[in-house]
Amino acid sequence: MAHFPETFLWGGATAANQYEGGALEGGKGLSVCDVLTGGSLTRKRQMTWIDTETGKTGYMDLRPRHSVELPEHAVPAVIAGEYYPSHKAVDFYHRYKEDIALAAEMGFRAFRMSINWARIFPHGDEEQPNEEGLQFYDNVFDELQKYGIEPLVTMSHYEMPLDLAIRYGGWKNRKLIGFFENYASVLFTRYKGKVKYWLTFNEIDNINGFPFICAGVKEYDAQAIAQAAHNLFVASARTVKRKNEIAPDMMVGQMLAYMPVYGCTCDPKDQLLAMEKERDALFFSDVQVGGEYPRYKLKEYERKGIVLEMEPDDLELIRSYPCEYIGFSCYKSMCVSAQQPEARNLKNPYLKVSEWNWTIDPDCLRITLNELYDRYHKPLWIVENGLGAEDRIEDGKIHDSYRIDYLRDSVKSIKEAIELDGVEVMGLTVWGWIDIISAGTGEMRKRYGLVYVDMDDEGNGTLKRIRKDSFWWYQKVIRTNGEDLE
Ligand code: BGP
Repeated sequence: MAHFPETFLWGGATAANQYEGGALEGGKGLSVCDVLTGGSLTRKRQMTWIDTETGKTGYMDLRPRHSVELPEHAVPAVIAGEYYPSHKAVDFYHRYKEDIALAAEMGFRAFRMSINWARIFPHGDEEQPNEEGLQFYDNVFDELQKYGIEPLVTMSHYEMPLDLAIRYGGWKNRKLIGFFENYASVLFTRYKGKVKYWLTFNEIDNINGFPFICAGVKEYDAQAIAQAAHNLFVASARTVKRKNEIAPDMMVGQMLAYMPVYGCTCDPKDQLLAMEKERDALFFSDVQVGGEYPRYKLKEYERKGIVLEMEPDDLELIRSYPCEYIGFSCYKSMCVSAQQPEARNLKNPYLKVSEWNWTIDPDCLRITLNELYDRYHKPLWIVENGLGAEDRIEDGKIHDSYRIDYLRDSVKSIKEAIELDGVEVMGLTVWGWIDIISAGTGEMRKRYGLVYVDMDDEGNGTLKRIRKDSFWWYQKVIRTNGEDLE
């Protein structure tokens, strides 16, 4: 059977807005996620707002592919008496030592986390950073270093300062490029020698469906989204450039949300549609990694009358400073049919689904790894993969064999891509290695962890950490460098 390289970076992944908490401590400002309520079986996650003239407050559904339509004079805001899961999350802010010890016990070589942008620049447009915020991450990185664990740091994981969305309209405003460049420079200067691996924008392609959470853009509008994407690309290139100037041995990666798209039948029309759907994501890596706008996208912009505002050296910058590796999330695959072109998530008769109706596709990673490697020939890192499921505690234990089965198939699929196809894979950081808040639903019930956290959808619980069966399984996988998967 195949062998993983000795340098393979096994580990787990998290994001500040879902994990860290301490949202109103240490001088941190509000981020776009801090105005989202929790979700549960009986309640959807919503955004709260306040009317700046009347003081009236209210709730709004955040539906994918829809504009954020607030009443006139209303702005997203925190309102009294509401539960916001990001504010406490599962309290990494105060428990990082305990959690990092657990990660070390599993044998982690890499620890993916994000820096909460609003902790460093509370409003986003300040010139000087918040020292208390910087110090917090210094403490975290020192703790990781103690155990020889490499941090993998996302610079913006749905955590842009809320003010940048409210006052500047988010990433469609070119000014954000400068703010981000300043933020990136501060991080590189401060943490060089402590952090080697960086990711710029989490799941950048999710701007297609969630422009507000990804980019602070309220309008679900093709022109606004295209302009925001362009500004993100320029910011990405400038980030790589700054990194080269400050600490060239660090690496800046792209972060893509990817799922293979299958045509439901061998009707060529289904295959064509599948190709187009995959391009919705690949466009972002074509530019951010490949270094130029693909012709299919320029043609689409032309057809739709989309015109980008650019500065003369934008395209040259994008070409000269591509990301150096691709980090991607991959949980599931998708099935499309030309008969129902608008339908998403058609049932794939060959695959089972999770309790949240996400397909469980054992070949998903091998397919994705090959697709991305063939296209860009750059190293790849699976920075998110895992199974969201409801867990039950029996006698103080959690027997999550379903999660082990899912992860075993993932590791096998990666192994095949390495051994049979020769793909260059840097590592695997299992998503939500410790139970955290779900990004999509705001629930706690949707658990990905190898470590259980005692907390419910309303935020009640002791926050006690309990090792699940999958904890011991993953520990063994890491110890044997992926040889023993049973
Ligand atoms: C990705 C995000 C994560 C995450 C994960 C699982 O989209 O980068 O932040 O949470 O998906 O999604 P969910 O939490 O909705 O189950």
